[in-house]
Amino acid sequence: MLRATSKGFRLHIGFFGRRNVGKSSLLNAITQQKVSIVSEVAGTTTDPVEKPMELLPIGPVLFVDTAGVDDVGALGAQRIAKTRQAIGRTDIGVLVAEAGMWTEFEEQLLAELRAHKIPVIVALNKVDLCRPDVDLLIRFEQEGLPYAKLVATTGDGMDTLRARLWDVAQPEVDQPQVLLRDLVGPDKTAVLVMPFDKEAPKGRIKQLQAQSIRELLDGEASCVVVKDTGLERALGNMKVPPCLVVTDAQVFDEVARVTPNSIPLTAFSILLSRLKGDLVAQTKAAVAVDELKPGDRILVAESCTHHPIEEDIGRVKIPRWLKKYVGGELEFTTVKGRDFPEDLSPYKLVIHCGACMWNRKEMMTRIRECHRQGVPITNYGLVIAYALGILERALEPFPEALAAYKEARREHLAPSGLKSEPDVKAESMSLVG
Ligand SMILES: Nc1nc2c(ncn2[C@@H]2O[C@H](COP(=O)(O)OP(=O)(O)OP(=O)(O)O)[C@@H](O)[C@H]2O)c(=O)[nH]1
Ligand code: SF4
Ligand SMILES: [Mg+2]
Repeated sequence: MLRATSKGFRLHIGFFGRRNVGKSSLLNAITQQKVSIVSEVAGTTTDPVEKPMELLPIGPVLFVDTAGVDDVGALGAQRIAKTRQAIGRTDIGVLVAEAGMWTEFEEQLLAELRAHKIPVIVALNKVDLCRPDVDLLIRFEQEGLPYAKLVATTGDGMDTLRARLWDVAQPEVDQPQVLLRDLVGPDKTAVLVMPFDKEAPKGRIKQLQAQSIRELLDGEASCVVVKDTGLERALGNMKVPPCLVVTDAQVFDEVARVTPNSIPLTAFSILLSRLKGDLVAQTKAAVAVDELKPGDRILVAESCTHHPIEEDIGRVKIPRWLKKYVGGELEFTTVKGRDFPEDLSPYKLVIHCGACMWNRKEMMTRIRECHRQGVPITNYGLVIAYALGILERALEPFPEALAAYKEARREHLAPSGLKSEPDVKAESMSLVG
């Protein structure tokens, strides 16, 4: 059975505002459940509270209730930091304000959300206690800023809020981003390679793999699912070769050996870079591996907090491959979840997981921060493919990224006479094992 939609595929709707304006009451009203604690004491919500639900007609959403951004004291500063992190993963922001209290504070919050390119809806709450300022409403209308007048405690106005949410969400919903469906036409076949290592969930397949199967079937394509050990036999049994093989990057080398060059091959994490990140920029960053020198520091970042296993890809396999590639020791730091250093200057490269648990907004916020600090950020599948000398092949299904890769290689080769491509391949294939 396919599991419920993971967080990474839900539209994130965040409630922001000063303390006590009714953010949590609003979450409870829209979900019609007691999800978040409500009280008359300012500062009741401390950590962000998340509630997944099916909000029709939008579909799967994740509501995020946050701590008031006017919190005070040392703890207040930490809460505000968490709220700011939540802004970084928000697709639609609901700016909650008390009717009759629109100040410079609300203006700044609106500006901050807009600076993150987040579409905003203003929720003017507690209209049972105070009428909203008419001039303010006129201004919202002139600016095309959607708003709803609400009484969160009774649910009055919630229909308007839902309608505004739909107006804002519709363009995104009408243009769903796809993982691989566009690469495999109707009546074509893709082979998905899934090694069941110690990290694989017991008795189930990973959410991302389930999502891939579902997309292919929705697109009237066929799908052959094999373990890495069964790939050669499956390919041999197929009368018509598949139009794509997608593998878990940790068995990229074996899969590349077994799959004929005539069959396009890529990795789930490369598909994720296209879906959640910036495939072109992360491809260019993979080539930055050539600039690494022994002793350099590398940050490995994973979006989820799974328990590492012995042969963990981020902690063991990638460091082993890269040390061999560079020909010396490298210093690796691993971070998980939302722990991410503010100062990236000690690092020469950031290698990120595919972020299957995150929405695109959150991954892009992280990528932008790395770019702002001038540190290249790539991803697991891309860097593994590069170290193994098969990145060009793995990018063939993505012409734009392939062109960027070739250009980045040319740029690296020209001034310093770095390794030519055949050398890279010959050398890196010997990294296997
Ligand atoms: N009269 C009236 N009271 C409301 C309304 N919405 C919320 N309240 C009350 O306002 C108080 C604060 O509500 P919360 O939902 O906890 O506010 P919050 O913004 O989540 O507050 P913090 O978590 O402290 O930031 C509670 O006493 C609610 O019952 C409303 O529309 N009308
Ligand atoms: S480490 Fe990253 S890609 Fe792997 S399961 Fe966690 S979020 Fe998904
Ligand atoms: Mg609250």
